[in-house]
Amino acid sequence: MRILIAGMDGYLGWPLAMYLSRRGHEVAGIDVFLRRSMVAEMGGDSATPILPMSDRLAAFEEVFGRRIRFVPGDMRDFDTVSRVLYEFRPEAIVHLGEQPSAPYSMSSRQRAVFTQMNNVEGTLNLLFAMQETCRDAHLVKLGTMGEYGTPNVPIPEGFFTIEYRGRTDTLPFPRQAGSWYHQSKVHDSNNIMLACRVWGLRSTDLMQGVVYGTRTEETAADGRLCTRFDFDQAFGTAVNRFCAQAVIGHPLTPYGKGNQKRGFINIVDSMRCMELAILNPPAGGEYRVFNQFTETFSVNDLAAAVQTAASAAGIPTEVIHPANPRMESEDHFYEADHQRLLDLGLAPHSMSDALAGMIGDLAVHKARIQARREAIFPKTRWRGFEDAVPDHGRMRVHRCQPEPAPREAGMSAPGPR
Ligand code: USQ
Repeated sequence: MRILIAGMDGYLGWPLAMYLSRRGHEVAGIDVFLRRSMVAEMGGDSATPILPMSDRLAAFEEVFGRRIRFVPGDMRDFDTVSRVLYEFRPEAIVHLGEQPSAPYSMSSRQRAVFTQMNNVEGTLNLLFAMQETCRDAHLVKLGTMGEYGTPNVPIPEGFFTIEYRGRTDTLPFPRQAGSWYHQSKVHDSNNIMLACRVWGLRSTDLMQGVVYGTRTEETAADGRLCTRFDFDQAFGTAVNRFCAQAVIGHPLTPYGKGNQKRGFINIVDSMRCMELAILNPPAGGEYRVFNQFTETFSVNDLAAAVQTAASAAGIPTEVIHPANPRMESEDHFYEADHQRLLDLGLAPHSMSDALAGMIGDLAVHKARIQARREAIFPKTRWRGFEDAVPDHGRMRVHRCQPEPAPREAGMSAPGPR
């Protein structure tokens, strides 16, 4: 099958390209390398030393004898997106090319606006280009479990049937995102649903949980093929961060009470889930949702599991509870369905089996993690902005000043109408 991967340079995009190519698919990718620059902007760096894309592609061809095509390009540029689709004629498109960090999106107005513009515009461009050039292609879109938030009722896979005032309907389950980033994915979901309804496109929206892991079969085959691994406070995610923290003797950092629960998935299972979605496409016009995670834990559970695995490796660790920088429930009900990918054949790996290997893999890069130690402790607060000024191409940027009071600004204060 011809498969296009948007966001091929990322944590999931690069291993997915290799995974699919090795299984006989014709793979092409597009990426503008924003992740590399945004992580650097937040003071972080990948724990694993990742190569430039051209070297990655050459190494993959040398090791596996297969060629992956790549186009450097921005999903916000419609002409580029349209040209890539026209020339490659994909049968499936996996869209991973978005700004993925909740803390990044909450750190300033500019970054919030950038996150939503980048993510929503990129997906819209893709939908319009698909409608023009490859209507039958299957869009596999990376959504997030964070779209649902933490409601006090079980979470279904996208839709639920309700009875209201004597009538019954099957409707999208309410979305209650907790960050501007997660909210950008809600907007994407709504836009994709509309494109399927009015244009007859087909799409699988994967509500993925927090991914963890250092390796897949392909990344482990040669040091040059490793994928990135972030551990900074903005782009590192819980399990990965705790493992990196353990390796350098930094205390593990469950925020607040640490009882907040989330769904988690091994990077190996994430690859398999995307493959299963691709191999089992929905009908034309169908928009479907799979919840893509395999286990549920609280962040305290994670810290305890990483502490145990580190201790077995001879690394003593301390657990601290920094004040929670986020606005989120720390004691809540959490129960989410995740049956549809299991029904398609997913055989999940468990986190407890993966942690020792992760700590061993990261120990090799201890010096690189130690060098970015300052980027680990949480500093992006959900209430209160940093004064940061990123610049990503077409993003309009100016310094964030406090709003002047109306009188100081020479305006009359609004009076009663
Ligand atoms: N957390 C801690 N300590 C840390 C880091 C995180 O307690 O050092 C807590 C957070 O407060 C949160 C939970 O762990 O309650 C998950 O945080 P996270 O940073 O691992 O994940 P999140 O910000 O939710 O976002 C990540 C990815 C995002 C993806 C999402 C899936 O960055 O792209 O969409 O996981 S989900 O969480 O299911 O929405």
